[in-house]
Amino acid sequence: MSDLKSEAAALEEQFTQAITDAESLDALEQVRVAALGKKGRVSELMKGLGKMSPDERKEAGPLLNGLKARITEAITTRQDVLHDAALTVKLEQERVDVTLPVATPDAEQGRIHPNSQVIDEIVAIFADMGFDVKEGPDIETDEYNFNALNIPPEHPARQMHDTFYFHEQEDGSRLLLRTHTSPVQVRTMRSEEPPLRFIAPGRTFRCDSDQTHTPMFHQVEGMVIDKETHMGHLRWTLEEFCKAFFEVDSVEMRFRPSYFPFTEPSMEVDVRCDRSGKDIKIGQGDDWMEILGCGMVNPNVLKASNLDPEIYQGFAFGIGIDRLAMLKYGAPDLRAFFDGDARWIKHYGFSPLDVPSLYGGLSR
Ligand code: 2U9
Repeated sequence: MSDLKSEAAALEEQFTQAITDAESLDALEQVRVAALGKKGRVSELMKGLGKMSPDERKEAGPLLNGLKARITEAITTRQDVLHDAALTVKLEQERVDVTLPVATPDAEQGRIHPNSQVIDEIVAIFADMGFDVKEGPDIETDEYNFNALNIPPEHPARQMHDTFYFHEQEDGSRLLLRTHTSPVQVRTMRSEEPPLRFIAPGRTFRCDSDQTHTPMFHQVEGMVIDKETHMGHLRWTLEEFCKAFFEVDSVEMRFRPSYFPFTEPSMEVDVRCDRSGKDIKIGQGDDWMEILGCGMVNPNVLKASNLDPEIYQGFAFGIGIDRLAMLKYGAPDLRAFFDGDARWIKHYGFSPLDVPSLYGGLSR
C-alpha cells in the first residue's frame, strides 16, 4: 500500500506540473489522455482495484478516486484559463474598426457594359410589345448565313460581308462566323409555326476594323410573320421602339428606300435630331441620323424556309447595337468597347442593380 501511495503522489506531482506547463488546449488534451484516457496512467492504476482484497480496496479506492478528481479539476481549471486566453487573442485580432467607410457589396462593384445595357433596354422595350427573345450559335453554315437569306454563292452581298471562314471540311463546305444574327430568324422560321414575333440579339463578326468598326460587333434583329402583317405594323413598331429607346415623347422618322437581299421593299431609317450641341438631341433640330435598316421579308426568304408567301408575309429589321450605345451614352471610340480597360468600364458602365425596365426607367 505504501508503494501505491508513493506512486499516486508521484503521478499527482507529475501531472499537476504537466497541466500547469500546457500552453495550448491541444497540449492539455494530450496530458488528459496520458493521465485519464483509457490507457492513461491513473486509469491503469484504477484497473488494479478489481484484483485487490476488500481491505486493500477500502484504502486504495478513496486514494485513487481522490487522485482522479484532483487531476480532473486541475485540467478543467487550466482549460478555462486557456479558453479565456484564446478568446482574448481572437478578439484582439478580429477587432472591427467602425470608423472605416462601409464596404461596397460585390454586386455593386461590377459594371454592366454599355452594349449589355443597350441590349437589356431593347429587350425590355420589345418584350413589352409581346416579342420573344431568340438566340443562335456564333458559328454558322453558308446555308443559314447566306443561301436561306436570298444571298446565293455569287451574290455581291457576300463580298460586302467580309466573312471570317473556318478551314474546309471533308465535304468541301466551310463553316463561318455569322455576319449578322439573321440565321436565328431562318432557324426559327424552319422550326416554329407562324405567327412569329421575336428579336434576336447577339454577337456578329466581319473582317473590318477602324474607329467605328470592330471585327466582333453586336446586332439586334427583329422579325414578325403573320398572315396580314404589313408596312404600317413595321412603321408603328419602329416608332414605338425609338420613342422608348431615346426616352422622348415624340420622334420624327424618315424611311429611305434601300436594298437588302432579304427584304423587299427595303428601307433605311433616320431619326430627326439636333447635333449642334455637345449631346445629340433626338426628336428636334434639322439633322437626320441613320439608326436602323428594315423591310418586308423577301418572298424568296419565306420560301427558302418552307413558308408560303401567298399565305404569310412579315417584316424584319436590323439594329447595330454598338453604334446605338455610342450614340446614347457618348463613348467616342468603338475599339475601347472591347479593350477590357477597367477605367473605361468604370466611367461608361452601369450599375448591375439598375435593371432597365419600362416602368422603372430604361437608363438613369
Ligand atoms: C430574315 C429576313 C430578314 C434583317 C434586316 C437590316 C434590314 C439591316 C443592319 C443594321 C445595322 C445591320 O448591324 S447593321 O449594320 N441591318 O439594315 N436587317 S432588314 O432582315 C431579315 C433578317 C432575317 C430571315
